[in-house]
Amino acid sequence: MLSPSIHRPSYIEVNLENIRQNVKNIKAHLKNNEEIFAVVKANGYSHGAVEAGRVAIEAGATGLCVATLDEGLSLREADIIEPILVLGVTDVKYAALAAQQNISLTVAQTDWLKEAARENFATLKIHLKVDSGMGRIGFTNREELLQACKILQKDNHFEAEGIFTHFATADEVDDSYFQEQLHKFKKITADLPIDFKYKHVANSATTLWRDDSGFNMVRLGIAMYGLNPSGSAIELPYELKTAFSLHSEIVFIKEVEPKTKISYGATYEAQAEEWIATIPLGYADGWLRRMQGFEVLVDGKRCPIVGRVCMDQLMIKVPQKYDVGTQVTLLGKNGNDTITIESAAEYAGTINYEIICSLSERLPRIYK
Ligand code: PMH
Repeated sequence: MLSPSIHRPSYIEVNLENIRQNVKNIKAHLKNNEEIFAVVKANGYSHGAVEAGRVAIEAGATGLCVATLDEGLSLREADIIEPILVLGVTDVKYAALAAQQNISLTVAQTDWLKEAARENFATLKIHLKVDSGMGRIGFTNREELLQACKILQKDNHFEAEGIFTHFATADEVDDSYFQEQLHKFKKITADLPIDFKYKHVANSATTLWRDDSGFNMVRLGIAMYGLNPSGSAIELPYELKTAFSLHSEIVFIKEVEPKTKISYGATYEAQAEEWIATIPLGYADGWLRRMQGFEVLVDGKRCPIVGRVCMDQLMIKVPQKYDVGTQVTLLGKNGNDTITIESAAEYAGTINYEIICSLSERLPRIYK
């Protein structure tokens, strides 16, 4: 595992106050007073799961969602006592561990319950997952879902805590597939013999843009971090504040002769006398090779990344000599200019989620 390199001037800055305000703001806009479960999987979308989870709870979230049992266990180790739901599939052999730690598991098949019923634990909280069209995990057949409900009712190993589904296109302008999924979910879950405490379907996009689809809990991910789930395809209905920025410093600077080559492959050649600065951050930090040619901010000015991005370093062309130690901003505000996560995503041909989640554990997270 990469440990954070704290003796190097590259870091992610996380503004927890912005996360707090986003959660409060979104909560105030909920139409049916739904509970919020903050989605803090993948280290809280790279913001730090414990820190983001804590502040979301302080701001009114009543539970947390993670992708894996291990992510849930590290929240428990950090003394977070609120409900935690694992959204992915967990092997039956860890059912007892989940039960002992009071971590709720997602169940997507009846056989899982039959097998888990043979394990030794007191009470395990279960959320049944319905596949209404995402095509990832979940019940698609009402008969099987009814069978799962019967097991949950009969076997006091289990507490039937929730039932849910996930949308594939809630972030798109066209809502026809979204409506189809919603209809399927309502149909397959109509008149079930269990009155689940939580019925939940909404991710951020659903929470922001779709009415009457929150049921009684929403799973809030990207929006609590202040980012638009659609990139820029649909405008946000109200302001959210980005909490994430990425900074480093110039560690080396030189003036080069015309025709000087820079980095692996010698693909960049100076056109004239140029100032070239070296930044200690590279693709092992998650700043991918395809970011070559994208810009960073130095002294509020846009400077291009020249030559290939290396594993741990990259070079930029700056308009003048700057001191070693001058701040460099790869994402976020510097002077009067800002490099948005969306613009980096667009440049890299990906989505804002992937840009932040790619940034590795080698980068320390600094909290404001
Ligand atoms: N619920 C489930 C089941 C999810 O998988 C996710 C995000 C969320 C809620 C939160 O979504 P949001 O961040 O859009 O609010 N899951 C993923 C994923 O698997 N790939 O990208 C996002």
